[in-house]
Amino acid sequence: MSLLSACLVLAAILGLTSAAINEIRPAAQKPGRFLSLPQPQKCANRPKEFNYRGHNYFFSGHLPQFRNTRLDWLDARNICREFCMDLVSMETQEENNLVFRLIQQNDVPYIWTSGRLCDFKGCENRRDLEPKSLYGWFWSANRVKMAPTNQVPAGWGYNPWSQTGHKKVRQPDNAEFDINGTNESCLSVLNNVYNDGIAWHDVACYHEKPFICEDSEELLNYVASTNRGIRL
Ligand SMILES: [Ca+2]
Ligand SMILES: [Ca+2]
Repeated sequence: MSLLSACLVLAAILGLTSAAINEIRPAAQKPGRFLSLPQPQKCANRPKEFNYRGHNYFFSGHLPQFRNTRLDWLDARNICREFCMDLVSMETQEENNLVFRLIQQNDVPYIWTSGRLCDFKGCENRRDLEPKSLYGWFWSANRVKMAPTNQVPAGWGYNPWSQTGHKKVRQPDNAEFDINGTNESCLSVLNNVYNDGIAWHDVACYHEKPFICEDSEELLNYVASTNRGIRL
């Protein structure tokens, strides 16, 4: 079975939408890259740095094998996915605070999250996502939509998007597009890069950064259901 058909079979099993499948392509600056499949042994032995509400997490910089590893967004996602995890998704303020604290306490300059702009094939005719800069962001890990970027999310006490950036305007600003035509379609947490504290920024997906992985219930359930007796 080719890698592509393996991916499509897995996508069918997991019930992924065509938009989610197509999401694989635009993030790939290098051609021919796809989402990785979970590896049962890696899932069983995945790093568990801390646990929050039943999900395990790890920061790449805290593991010997990834200590000096910087990856683009898709490669980082794929490292996580082989462990039945995905890049971190901060659906609540409490979870976001955990991530911000980890960055602050360890003086991490920036990390990748699973945040993604729906600007790829399958997103074109979605009126509900317009304008994209306000309504087009979601968590790739579970395809949950984010709050409008210019609003304090429901249940939060602050807007996690930075108030400034390269163009001295609030994020997301798609600033790199004006520089070299590359869209800033991926969500990174930057640590005071623009004298703005720890905050969310839209960043071009090819940049290489350390990353935080979080358990993926979808991938864990898939591996559990196809590997009888496996302890995850
Ligand atoms: Ca999460
Ligand atoms: Ca930006």
